[in-house]
Amino acid sequence: MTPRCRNCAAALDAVFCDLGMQPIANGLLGPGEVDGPQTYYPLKPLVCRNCLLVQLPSVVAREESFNGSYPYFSGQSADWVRHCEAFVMQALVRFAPWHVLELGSNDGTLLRMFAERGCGEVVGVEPSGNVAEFARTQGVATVCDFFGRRLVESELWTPRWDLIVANNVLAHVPDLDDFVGGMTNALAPEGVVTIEFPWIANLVEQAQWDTIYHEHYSYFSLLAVQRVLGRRGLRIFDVEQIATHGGSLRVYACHQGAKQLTQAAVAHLLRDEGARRLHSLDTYEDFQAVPPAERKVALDVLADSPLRTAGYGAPAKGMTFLNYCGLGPETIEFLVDSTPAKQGKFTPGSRIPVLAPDALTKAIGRVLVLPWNWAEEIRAKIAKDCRWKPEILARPFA
Ligand code: JHZ
Repeated sequence: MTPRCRNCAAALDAVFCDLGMQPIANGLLGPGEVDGPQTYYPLKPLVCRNCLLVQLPSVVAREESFNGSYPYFSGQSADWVRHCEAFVMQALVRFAPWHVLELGSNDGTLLRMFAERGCGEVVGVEPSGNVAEFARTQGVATVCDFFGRRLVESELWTPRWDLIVANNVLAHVPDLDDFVGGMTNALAPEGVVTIEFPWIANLVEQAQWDTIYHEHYSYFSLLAVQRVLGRRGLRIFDVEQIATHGGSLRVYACHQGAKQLTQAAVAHLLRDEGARRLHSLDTYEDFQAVPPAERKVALDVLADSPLRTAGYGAPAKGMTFLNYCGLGPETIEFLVDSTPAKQGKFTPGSRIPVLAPDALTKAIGRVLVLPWNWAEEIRAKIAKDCRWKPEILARPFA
């Protein structure tokens, strides 16, 4: 059956790229599972000819990724924590919200800052049980569920939320209608929604194909996100470019008829996207050639080296990279990651052990930084903690 666009329901048949069959990126294996079977799913995003939304058909149910053992805790990066602090200060000054709701609130890193600065009602929604539980231990009120219209009804949320924060969550939503419809229903008449997402301009222009994995159902341009929100009652009134996750956009939206004036930045960025040919189907179809070309370069750099190599970080994007390149423990002996939930596990598919960062005291000649988006922070840590002074690599390799 031909899949349908999750924004506009047009038939989907144009390919963005094909990363083969891959396991779920955050499905790290325990020691008892490492020799057992693993399920692989096609990782082949398509692009809608009608609305240009790049998307993965929903072959993996959201419950398979977001469950009681989700290993990503956003507070592990000091740069991310600083990013949240800056955002919270800016949002407080600009919108002075009293009721703040965060969707995909993860470990509560961001919400705790709103609560500490005196907002009246601060609530998170996080479907992964272990992460939601951690957030509660940090004093952040967290509803453990998937957000959507049903949740808004069952929680009896009147349209009272002054600020709804959806940072790095819209991409994780298979049913955009239900999710955005829920935001529209919960938002106060003059409330503001902020949404951050990796900007597809960078994915296309900087070959960030490793950010494609089953958790990410959609990959947005400003035009695509404007169409998604617009069909469901929300108007984008401002946009900013931000540096996180390889270059993202933060959009500000309100009800269609709300008083917020639409800022010139919106038209300006749409024009910029047009000039980058992001409003043309060809740009997306041409991307198919990029991952095989980068894989070739990566293998030339990484394989057959006399240097013992380890990896820094076990991010989801690293799993796509390793599995697409076919790299395993014969090339990368181990990874280190500061997240306790990842340590002692093995990477899905590539089956490389994940250890605590102090394992890098071993005589390692080379370190591959898999979360290239935090390369500066990690380079500084390696320089400080690792007395062997290894060679440090991060993509792009060319
Ligand atoms: P990081 C995340 O993707 C998660 P991932 C998610 N899927 C999403 O949508 C995108 O972001 C946008 C470790 N680390 O942030 C922590 C250290 O060990 O690139 C993490 O495991 N030491 C929701 O998973 C990983 O690296 C450090 O000093 O690709 C970073 O993962 C630092 C800085 C990180 O996200």
